[in-house]
Amino acid sequence: MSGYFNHIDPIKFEGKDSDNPLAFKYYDANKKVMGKTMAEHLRMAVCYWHTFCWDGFDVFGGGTFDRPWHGNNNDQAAAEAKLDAAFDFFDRLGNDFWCFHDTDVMAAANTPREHVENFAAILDKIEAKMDSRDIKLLWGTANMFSHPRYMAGASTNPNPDVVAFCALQVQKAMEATHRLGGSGYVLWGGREGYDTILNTNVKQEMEQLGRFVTMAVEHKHKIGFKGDIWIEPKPHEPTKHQYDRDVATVYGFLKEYGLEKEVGVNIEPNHATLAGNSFEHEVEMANAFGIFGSIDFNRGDPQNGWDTDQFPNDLRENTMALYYILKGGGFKNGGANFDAKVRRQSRDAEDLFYAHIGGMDLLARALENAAGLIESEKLSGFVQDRYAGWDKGIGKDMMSGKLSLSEMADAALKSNLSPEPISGRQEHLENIVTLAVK
Ligand code: XUL
Ligand code: CO
Repeated sequence: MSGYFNHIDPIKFEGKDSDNPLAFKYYDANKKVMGKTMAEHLRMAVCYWHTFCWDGFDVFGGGTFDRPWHGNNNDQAAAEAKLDAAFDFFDRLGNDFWCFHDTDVMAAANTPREHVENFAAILDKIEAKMDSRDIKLLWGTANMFSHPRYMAGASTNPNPDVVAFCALQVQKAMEATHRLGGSGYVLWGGREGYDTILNTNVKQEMEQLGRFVTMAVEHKHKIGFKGDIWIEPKPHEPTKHQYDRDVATVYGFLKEYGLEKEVGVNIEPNHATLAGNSFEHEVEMANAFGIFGSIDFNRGDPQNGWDTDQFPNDLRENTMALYYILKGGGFKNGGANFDAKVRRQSRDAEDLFYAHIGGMDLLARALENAAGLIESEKLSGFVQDRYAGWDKGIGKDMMSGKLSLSEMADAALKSNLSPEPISGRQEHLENIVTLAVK
């Protein structure tokens, strides 16, 4: 829908002394940090669903936004009006990437054939939009949680006919992602869990999930899609228990089905905190398992126990996350998708810009802070020294499998040492981080 964003000029970098709320203060796309530009490091994406599809409804009330492209009919004309508005927004914000679910972009469909037709119709339009400007697709996905057919699960549904619909959606969404040059494909299992164990065969459902993800991987290779597939962990909401609870759980699942070299994770901080984990814990666990993929940046509310999907604004938390992301080698095919929505009272066009500008400036600062921490080597040097014993002597021999339990025990008897406890220096290390957060 042309016109809605007309009063917003393209967003420029003006530097930290600018008091223009519609300008970047820190995100300077071409500024080099540790040898790469900020844009290359962060690969920031706008998500289609929260920004262009959501009308501001919540469980107690209807839509509060007055977007001109939200008509009553979810038909092809409405899908095209939304697409025009989205790309007009991208042109003004200057984001390098975007992300979508199949159902975000297409006219509503009820039957499998309608799904294929309606999705194909909008794909041609999307391709034309993308061909005429410099924007890339970070990842695509299929929405297998909103439609009532998925109330009892997507690929974990007790009914195989529902799983066939899922197969169709994943097939088409992955092929679309490939055609549009996307670098990742996400599987978020919103309904891949259960509400009550009383009606659920957990083993059967997990076997279905294992087979389904395997089929998705096989399809990726069949069509020659070179991007990554990522599972997005979340412990619950909408289901009471989601099988992809957190990074460690996803890794166990991938190992069980022999998929750990094929599938990585798309981590979302609000999901991490719902699972009782910190954001940086999830990043570092993914690094440790070699499955780090991409991030859906957002934040929860410390007092609310659900997925509030707010734009990130905690500089310390994001400095920590970026530190562990950089330490692991940074984004490759992944990037920084803002899976975040403005609050339902933030109903103006400007609010969508303030939210994204704030998120992008925040990540730019977090990136520079994290780079400072990496370059100073104060944290990494401390950790390296702490584990230095494992590079030599009994430490090395134990890890290389040379020593049995009894031989390791003999080493204790031989030295007859009661090792001195050593300070973990937590406050000192926290001070290093505090001083780096600028
Ligand atoms: C839901 C969520 C999804 C996924 C994609 O909590 O994060 O939007 O990112 O399906
Ligand atoms: Co997400």
